[in-house]
Amino acid sequence: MAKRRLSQQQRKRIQAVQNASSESDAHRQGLVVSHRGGQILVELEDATTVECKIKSNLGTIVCGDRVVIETTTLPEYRVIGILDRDNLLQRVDGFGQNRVVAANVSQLFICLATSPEPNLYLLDQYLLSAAQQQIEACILLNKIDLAGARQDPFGLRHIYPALGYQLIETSVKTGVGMEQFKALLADQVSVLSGVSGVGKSSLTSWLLPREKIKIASISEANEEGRHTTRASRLYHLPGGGDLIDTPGVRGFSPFIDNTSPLANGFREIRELAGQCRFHNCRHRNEPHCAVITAAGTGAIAESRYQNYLKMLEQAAS
Ligand SMILES: Nc1nc2c(ncn2[C@@H]2O[C@H](COP(=O)(O)OP(=O)(O)OP(=O)(O)O)[C@@H](O)[C@H]2O)c(=O)[nH]1
Ligand SMILES: [Mg+2]
Ligand SMILES: [Zn+2]
Repeated sequence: MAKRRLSQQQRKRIQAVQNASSESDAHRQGLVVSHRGGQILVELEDATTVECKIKSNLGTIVCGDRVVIETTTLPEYRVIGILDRDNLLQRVDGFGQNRVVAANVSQLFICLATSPEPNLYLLDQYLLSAAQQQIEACILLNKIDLAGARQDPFGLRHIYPALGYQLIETSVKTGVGMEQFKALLADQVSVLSGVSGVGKSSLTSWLLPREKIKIASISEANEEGRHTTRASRLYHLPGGGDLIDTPGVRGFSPFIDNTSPLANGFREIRELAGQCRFHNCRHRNEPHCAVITAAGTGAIAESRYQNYLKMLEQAAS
């Protein structure tokens, strides 16, 4: 497990946990590498992985969490504390419930593919969510081998790099873009997220050929809702850095943060907002709105503006 500097607060907390015990080596620190249902896998500092139970009332534990485990409870280990998180990637599921995806991440790869076709509304929801949670977002378009001769088939190249987002195009099948992808992962804690079937586990497996990672077979890949990966899993990469493969999402609605206007998650809208007549302009139908003007001239992409309006409406409902 990579060594990591602890914040003062984290050190204090561990100290407190250790002081609470007369046997200080009864507690060990670890990294959560997988969590599904009540079963949690923790990697200890000596790189062994142990199955743990969770002390009740601890709250949600997620892949990437640094935890303190109690070792006196053998044959079972028990997680008794979660160290302070640098961040927590969250989303809202189809039932309006908050769902945690991963903790202590440094970048999010929003994985799309030429098939199933990218949903730009979902992409913009992801980007808003990442902005709200101060997590670097990178857009990955996989299965580029299936794009044929079509130039920019989904308009991604036209819209997103101009906003400062990194867009990489890959093919696990032909190897196109894979070295670029690999280079972006070095020394980062990256999460791959996206709908089922875009190739998240295939990308992970390309990087870690010795790991047994389940990938949809061609026949399964044609079925709706196959959801091959059932639990998130954190892997250490040989070139440095960690990678978290996650199960396919049906939606990635942003975790709504009411303290900051939605427009802050749309870079081009945020940039123009200061030029609107009203300081609290929501860029819907207000007079002298710089955003509406820019959407009219095409300076703001139509899909981005429409997605902004749709999210605004959803946030209000
Ligand atoms: N043509 C082509 N097929 C690919 C590529 N990458 C992955 N696939 C295929 O896409 C299908 C789905 O791949 P997975 O890696 O299981 O997809 P996933 O995103 O992990 O899916 P879930 O675990 O269900 O969320 C498999 O049949 C892969 O072989 C690619 O670059 N090109
Ligand atoms: Mg998968
Ligand atoms: Zn405006």
